[in-house]
Amino acid sequence: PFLINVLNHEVFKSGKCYTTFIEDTPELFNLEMSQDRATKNVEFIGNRIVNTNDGKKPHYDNRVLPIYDASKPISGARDEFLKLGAEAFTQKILKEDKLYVTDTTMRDAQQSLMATRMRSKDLCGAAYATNAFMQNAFSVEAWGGATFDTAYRFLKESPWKRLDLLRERMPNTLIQMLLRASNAVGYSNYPDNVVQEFIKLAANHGIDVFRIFDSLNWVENMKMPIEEALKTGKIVEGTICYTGDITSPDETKYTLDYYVKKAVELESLGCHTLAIKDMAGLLKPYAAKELIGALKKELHIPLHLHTHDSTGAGVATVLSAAEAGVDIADLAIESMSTLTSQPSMNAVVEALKGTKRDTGLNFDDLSELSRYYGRVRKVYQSFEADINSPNADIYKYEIPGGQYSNLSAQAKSMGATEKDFEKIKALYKDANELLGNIVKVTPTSKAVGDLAIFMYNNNLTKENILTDGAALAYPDSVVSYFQGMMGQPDGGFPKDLQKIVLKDIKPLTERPGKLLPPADFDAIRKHLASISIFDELDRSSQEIMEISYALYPKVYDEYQEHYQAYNDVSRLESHVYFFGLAKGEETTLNIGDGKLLIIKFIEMGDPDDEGYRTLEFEVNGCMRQVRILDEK
Ligand code: 3PY
Ligand code: ZN
Repeated sequence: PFLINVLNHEVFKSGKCYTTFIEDTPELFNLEMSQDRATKNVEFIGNRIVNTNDGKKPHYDNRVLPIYDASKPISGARDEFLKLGAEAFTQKILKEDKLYVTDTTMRDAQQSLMATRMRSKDLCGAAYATNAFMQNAFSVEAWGGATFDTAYRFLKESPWKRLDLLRERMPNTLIQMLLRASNAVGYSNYPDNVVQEFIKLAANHGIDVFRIFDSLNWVENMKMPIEEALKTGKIVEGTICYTGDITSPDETKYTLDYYVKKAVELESLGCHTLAIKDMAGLLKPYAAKELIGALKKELHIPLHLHTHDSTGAGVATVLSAAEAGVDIADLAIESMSTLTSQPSMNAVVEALKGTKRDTGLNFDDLSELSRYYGRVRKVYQSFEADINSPNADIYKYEIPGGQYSNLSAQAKSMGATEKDFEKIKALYKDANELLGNIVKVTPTSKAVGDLAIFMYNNNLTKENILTDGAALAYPDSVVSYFQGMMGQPDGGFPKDLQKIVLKDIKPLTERPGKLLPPADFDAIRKHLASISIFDELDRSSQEIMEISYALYPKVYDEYQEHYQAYNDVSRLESHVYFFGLAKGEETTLNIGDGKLLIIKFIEMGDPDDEGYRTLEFEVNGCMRQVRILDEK
């Protein structure tokens, strides 16, 4: 009402809008709240201008949303799921010829290409069209993995609000999440009561499909989350991470037999579908044929393939798996596909058109979504890795898609040359062997990467680490791994290195979640009440605050601090969120309840004695000044 009142006010209508307008119109004072919200958002933009872009912002076009026909009725996989229930719906898939597709663009694609920086604004911008275009698909993977942490940490927005919005805008589409079993959406095991509460809330807020994996394929660690997810009535996908090479004559650990045994075990736990998660893109096309063929023979539930295109062979792998009878395949919209991301949906859909495995997706629809993401992607360029071609050397080093780009950035930031990076990659391979030739995926992949960098920095090799490395303090992730905090690897821990890394710490032999003391939700509530308006909120809002704090206490506190200072920044256009405004540029901001602000950046002053700059904005035609500390 404040802005509407402002817009209707005589003075405003007369066009004589001046800086004391608010002071001269006390009748508007009771509407301080929206003014406060607006000021906080303007201060946020001011901060970006002063401390991020230094007044020199590159130009970005505003988003243009994808076009779809809103008048056509929509009926998607979720409608069938709601009608049939998890078991009957997934069993029905088994009998169909079509290759079902999961669109990973909103989760893994953006996680693997742009360090998980895609904001809710841009994801939700694609949601209505995605819901219309994915009617023939299985699901849209849109949540979990690294998106939870990064939403709070880097984007200062709530992952729960994102899920609520996506749920609202994609009513006919199954929303899928990636759950790191007892690591939930974090990097080490949580107490059972945290994982249980998280799964319950994720289901309540709209998750339909839980893909559950353990970073060591340790089924023992997956039982509790699988049971909890089954209780929600949603679709539960047991997942095995793929590593090694089943077609290699030298492969003795990660053999066809290894995968079949794990898959049968997961099926027996009641999973509705089974996923092969090839996080590094190691599954070669002919290996896919062999693996899918063998699993199809043994299993009675649909098989879902997840791969990355890091080596460049992704489309071939998916087509080969389709030929061998895989039921569902993960693919990303073209402009967000390939390299460290998933293979291109557009390419696979067209390749299978008219065949027995036709996906039923429409090529032009996918092109429309591809153009949308292509436009949006430009804003995120600075988060993208400097990787311009596929890397078949991944077959040798087994580095997962997302980690490859991180590792290359980490190496660069240490001043490492191309030759040094080659050394680090070779050390990654050695570190894997030193840790026991393990499955490498979040969080175990971090332990391998950290050990590789540590070896590089300390001149350690496979040969000298037990002597030269005996007295050193190892990275936290490596200690945590050897301590058993990530679970138990097949074949056990290499004892000699474990002793050196752990020193006096005693390793666990059991599931960490069983031993960790339960999170104290009473104490969490007290803490949240002391830093926010927790007590005034409804129970549903309180619950998501509690679980978010339980998962990421420090990150969540910082998010709250940011929220108090700048309010909800998630509605800003992404280029404004990341870079502020250029001089003379304006942006439209919907601050809720139909209130629109037009914010224009006019001028920035020099720093005063205390280092503050005064920035002048026009907000809906009224001058507004904010003082921003120049932190540079
Ligand atoms: C995650 O855990 O976030 C992953 O994507 C693992 O591949
Ligand atoms: Zn992945």
